Amino acid sequence: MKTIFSPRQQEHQGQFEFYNGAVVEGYENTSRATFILSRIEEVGLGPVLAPRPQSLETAKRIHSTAYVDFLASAWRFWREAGRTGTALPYAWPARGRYKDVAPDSIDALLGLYSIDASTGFVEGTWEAVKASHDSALTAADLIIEGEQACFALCRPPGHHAGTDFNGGYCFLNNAAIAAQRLLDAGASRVTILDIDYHHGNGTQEIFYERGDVQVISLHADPRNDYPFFAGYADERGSGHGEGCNLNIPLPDGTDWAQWERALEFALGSIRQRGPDVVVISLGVDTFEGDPISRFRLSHSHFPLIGAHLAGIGTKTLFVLEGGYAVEDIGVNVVGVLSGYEE
Ligand code: Q9C
Ligand code: ZN
Repeated sequence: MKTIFSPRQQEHQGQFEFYNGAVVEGYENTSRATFILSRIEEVGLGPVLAPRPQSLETAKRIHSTAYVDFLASAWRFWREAGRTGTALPYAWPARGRYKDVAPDSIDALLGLYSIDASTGFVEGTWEAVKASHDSALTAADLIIEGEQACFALCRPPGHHAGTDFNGGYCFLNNAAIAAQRLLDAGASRVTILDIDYHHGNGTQEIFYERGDVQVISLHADPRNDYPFFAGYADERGSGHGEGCNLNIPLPDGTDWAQWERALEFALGSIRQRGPDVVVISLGVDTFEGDPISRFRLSHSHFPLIGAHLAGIGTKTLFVLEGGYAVEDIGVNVVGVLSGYEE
């Protein structure tokens, strides 16, 4: 299987976030990609190719133009305000009770276009976000050109980013943008299956009223974990998207047996729908050793996930999302991909 990745994606580095009341180094760091790349080489998964340069046209069909423009200029605004360090928000508009203003202050913009303070900008963030997006689009293009499966090694990840907000280490929603590209190239139905530990709230929000993209997510019950305010089982889509959104929240401590049952339920729903292509939002933070998550999958389960996904029988685009046990991330991600190919 081909992997798409650009070294420019590693220019997003050295950022900080808040965790349990302390400022800590960002969990979403460059070593994640490094460990995945070395495992790809170790097992001979296939070539790692640079993305083709891509325009932001498709991204602007998924996100608002104002939001994309903000992402591209946030670091410059931050520097112009005399700041150093990681650009993070500290003030947000209260839900439903704020003025719909376009503020000038970078502090206000950071709050307006975010849902949390874990998604900081550093000097190379936009270059990395853009390159990660290019990787997702290039992988989609390879699928369109005939590949059965392809892996977009996207970091920064994307599934928490919505129409006009960042969050959860995500800026542009790579999987959603790739899905849009597949539709634009003639696919009539695309399914995004999100197996990251966290609910893919951004992807859900983007497609909630659309009938052309089925969105399914298996994740930690949002009563217990991030993103807290979306991901409940009664969120089924609306309007044209009625019934096209499926959430399967799972309790703390979910093990393989329970997780696999949820996956089988999701696969049944995909088979019923009959998509042309399936996009997998591939997070491996379901791993028992993950430092910010509480599921209990072990190394041996990831190839089994890949085998289940191959069973769908459709073209499959894997897009990297989370996974923070960095020493194990290569084995787990490549485990899924190898399991798919066997
Ligand atoms: N800083 C993905 O897996 N909360 N994102 C972390 C507070 C945010 C995870 C703890 C977790 C986001 C793509
Ligand atoms: Zn996650």
